[in-house]
Amino acid sequence: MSDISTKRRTKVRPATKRPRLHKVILLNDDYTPREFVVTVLKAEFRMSESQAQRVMMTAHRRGACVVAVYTKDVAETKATNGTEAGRAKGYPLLFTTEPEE
Ligand code: TYC
Repeated sequence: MSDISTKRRTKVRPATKRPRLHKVILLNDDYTPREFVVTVLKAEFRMSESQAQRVMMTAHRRGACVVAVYTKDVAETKATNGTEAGRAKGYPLLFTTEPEE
Protein backbone atom coordinates (compact mmCIF):
# COMPACT_ATOMS: atom_id res chain seq x y z
CA MET A 1 0.00 0.00 0.00
CA SER A 2 1.19 3.58 -0.80
CA ASP A 3 1.69 6.11 2.06
CA ILE A 4 0.69 9.05 -0.14
CA SER A 5 -2.21 10.95 1.38
CA THR A 6 -5.01 11.72 -1.04
CA LYS A 7 -7.03 13.70 1.51
CA ARG A 8 -8.47 16.98 0.18
CA ARG A 9 -6.79 20.07 1.61
CA THR A 10 -9.30 22.57 0.30
CA LYS A 11 -13.08 22.69 0.52
CA VAL A 12 -15.09 21.96 -2.60
CA ARG A 13 -17.82 24.51 -3.30
CA PRO A 14 -20.31 24.74 -6.15
CA ALA A 15 -18.64 26.77 -8.90
CA THR A 16 -21.74 28.95 -9.34
CA LYS A 17 -21.59 30.73 -5.97
CA ARG A 18 -21.74 34.53 -6.36
CA PRO A 19 -20.48 37.10 -3.84
CA ARG A 20 -23.21 38.56 -1.65
CA LEU A 21 -24.59 41.92 -2.76
CA HIS A 22 -24.90 44.81 -0.35
CA LYS A 23 -27.80 47.23 0.02
CA VAL A 24 -27.26 50.98 0.23
CA ILE A 25 -29.83 52.42 2.63
CA LEU A 26 -30.86 56.08 2.87
CA LEU A 27 -31.83 57.22 6.39
CA ASN A 28 -34.21 60.08 7.11
CA ASP A 29 -33.26 63.07 9.24
CA ASP A 30 -35.02 66.32 10.17
CA TYR A 31 -32.51 68.77 8.67
CA THR A 32 -31.33 67.84 5.17
CA PRO A 33 -33.47 69.65 2.56
CA ARG A 34 -35.55 67.31 0.39
CA GLU A 35 -34.21 68.82 -2.83
CA PHE A 36 -30.62 68.22 -1.70
CA VAL A 37 -31.35 64.53 -1.02
CA VAL A 38 -32.78 64.28 -4.55
CA THR A 39 -29.67 65.96 -6.02
CA VAL A 40 -27.36 63.48 -4.23
CA LEU A 41 -29.44 60.48 -5.34
CA LYS A 42 -29.30 61.65 -8.97
CA ALA A 43 -25.56 62.38 -8.91
CA GLU A 44 -24.27 59.40 -6.93
CA PHE A 45 -26.80 56.71 -7.84
CA ARG A 46 -27.60 57.81 -11.42
CA MET A 47 -31.33 58.09 -10.71
CA SER A 48 -33.85 60.06 -12.72
CA GLU A 49 -35.64 62.97 -11.03
CA SER A 50 -38.80 60.88 -10.49
CA GLN A 51 -36.91 57.84 -9.12
CA ALA A 52 -34.93 60.10 -6.77
CA GLN A 53 -38.11 61.85 -5.59
CA ARG A 54 -39.75 58.49 -4.84
CA VAL A 55 -36.78 57.15 -2.87
CA MET A 56 -36.37 60.41 -0.93
CA MET A 57 -40.08 60.52 -0.01
CA THR A 58 -40.05 56.85 1.07
CA ALA A 59 -37.13 57.53 3.43
CA HIS A 60 -38.86 60.73 4.63
CA ARG A 61 -42.11 58.90 5.46
CA ARG A 62 -40.85 55.53 6.66
CA GLY A 63 -37.46 56.45 8.14
CA ALA A 64 -35.32 54.57 5.65
CA CYS A 65 -35.30 53.34 2.06
CA VAL A 66 -33.15 50.89 0.12
CA VAL A 67 -31.53 52.87 -2.69
CA ALA A 68 -29.83 50.08 -4.68
CA VAL A 69 -27.72 46.93 -4.37
CA TYR A 70 -24.08 46.58 -5.46
CA THR A 71 -20.98 44.53 -4.70
CA LYS A 72 -19.60 45.35 -1.22
CA ASP A 73 -16.89 47.77 -2.39
CA VAL A 74 -19.18 49.75 -4.69
CA ALA A 75 -21.96 49.93 -2.06
CA GLU A 76 -19.55 51.22 0.59
CA THR A 77 -17.99 53.79 -1.76
CA LYS A 78 -21.36 55.15 -2.86
CA ALA A 79 -22.67 55.30 0.72
CA THR A 80 -19.53 57.17 1.83
CA ASN A 81 -19.72 59.60 -1.12
CA GLY A 82 -23.41 60.32 -0.48
CA THR A 83 -22.85 60.88 3.24
CA GLU A 84 -19.80 63.05 2.50
CA ALA A 85 -21.78 65.21 0.04
CA GLY A 86 -24.18 66.07 2.89
CA ARG A 87 -21.36 66.62 5.37
CA ALA A 88 -19.68 69.07 2.99
CA LYS A 89 -22.86 71.22 3.22
CA GLY A 90 -23.24 70.75 6.98
CA TYR A 91 -26.17 68.30 6.69
CA PRO A 92 -26.51 65.07 8.72
CA LEU A 93 -27.55 63.08 5.62
CA LEU A 94 -26.64 59.41 6.14
CA PHE A 95 -26.30 56.40 3.85
CA THR A 96 -25.47 52.99 5.34
CA THR A 97 -24.85 49.54 3.82
CA GLU A 98 -25.85 46.01 4.82
CA PRO A 99 -25.45 42.61 3.18
CA GLU A 100 -28.45 41.18 1.39
CA GLU A 101 -29.90 38.01 2.92
N1 TYC B 1 -36.87 64.82 6.33
C1 TYC B 1 -36.15 65.82 5.55
C2 TYC B 1 -36.93 67.14 5.63
O1 TYC B 1 -38.08 67.15 5.94
C3 TYC B 1 -35.93 65.39 4.10
C4 TYC B 1 -35.18 64.11 4.00
C5 TYC B 1 -35.72 63.03 3.28
C6 TYC B 1 -33.96 63.96 4.63
C7 TYC B 1 -35.05 61.83 3.19
C8 TYC B 1 -33.25 62.73 4.54
O2 TYC B 1 -33.14 60.53 3.70
C9 TYC B 1 -33.81 61.69 3.82
N2 TYC B 1 -36.27 68.24 5.25
